[in-house]
Amino acid sequence: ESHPFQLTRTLPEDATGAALRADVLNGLTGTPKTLPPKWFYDARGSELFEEITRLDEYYPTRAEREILERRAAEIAAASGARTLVELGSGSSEKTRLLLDALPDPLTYIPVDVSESALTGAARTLIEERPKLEVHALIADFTRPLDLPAAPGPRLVVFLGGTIGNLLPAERAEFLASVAAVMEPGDSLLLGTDLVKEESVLVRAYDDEAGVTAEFNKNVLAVIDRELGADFGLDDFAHVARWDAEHEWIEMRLRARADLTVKIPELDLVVRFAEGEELRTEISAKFRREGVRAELAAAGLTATHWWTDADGRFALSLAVL
Ligand code: AVJ
Repeated sequence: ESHPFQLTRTLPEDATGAALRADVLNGLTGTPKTLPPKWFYDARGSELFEEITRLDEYYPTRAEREILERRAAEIAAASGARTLVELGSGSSEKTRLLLDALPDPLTYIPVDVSESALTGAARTLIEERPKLEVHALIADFTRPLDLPAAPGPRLVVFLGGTIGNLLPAERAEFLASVAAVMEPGDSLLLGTDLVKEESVLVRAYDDEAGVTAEFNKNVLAVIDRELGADFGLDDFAHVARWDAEHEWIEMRLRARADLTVKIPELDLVVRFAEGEELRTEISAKFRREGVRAELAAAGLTATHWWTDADGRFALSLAVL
């Protein structure tokens, strides 16, 4: 008896709440204050991110889609994949281009922390392609993965440039944990945004319409709702800055005045001095040689490098 759709939870039901409390406590009691970008993405945050991907200024999504539209058949052939594993699958809209290029029989393993994102996307896919085996995995892909058994070769994909949200040491650990679940013949497809003119980068993270500003402040709304905090979203200004030394964009929230914020669920009071900045995201931008070296450090050999026509974004294919 075959079940085309299975869902496996590797996170305890309350993992999210516990992780949020730990991250907020750590991040807001340290110097400088920081919060990890994963907490942007509640329902409202995910909606705002979708809106960002449609902005004129935000090119990465369109650039990556352009590469996939042009190269999906080549990626499919090079990988020979019978299983597609997608880390941080979200809405799986771009993945569709890869799934459509891979022949039956095919197994799709979307991995995401959000159960609603997983089940929603998976059900639509199965309706359209009844032969597709879907085994959704609720997991935090920044932790060592425990993948369900699935036919090889497997193609692991990590799209969107999300690897840029990790600090260099975290990226090394992440790539090593991906390499650890790969077997000979498997491949990794990695999306990376590329270093380019500063004004283009800053505009992509500080759009005219203020959607990214709202997205950035949404992390405060999440903490207010989940931990009973009293952040006033208007008390903070959105800041996007290019760090030329590290080659990453930093998003920050700058206190407009001296502030005291209560976080009852943590028994915590946090003070901000006027002008103090809270870092909410880094989004690293890459060069070809750097990507190759980071893959190599994880034991992976880059075999292909594809960019969009304007050279803004890259997809790399790598093997063990
Ligand atoms: C979804 C992580 C790829 O870093 O560009 C968009 C998130 N942050 N605008 C990125 C984001 C601000 C995005 N990623």
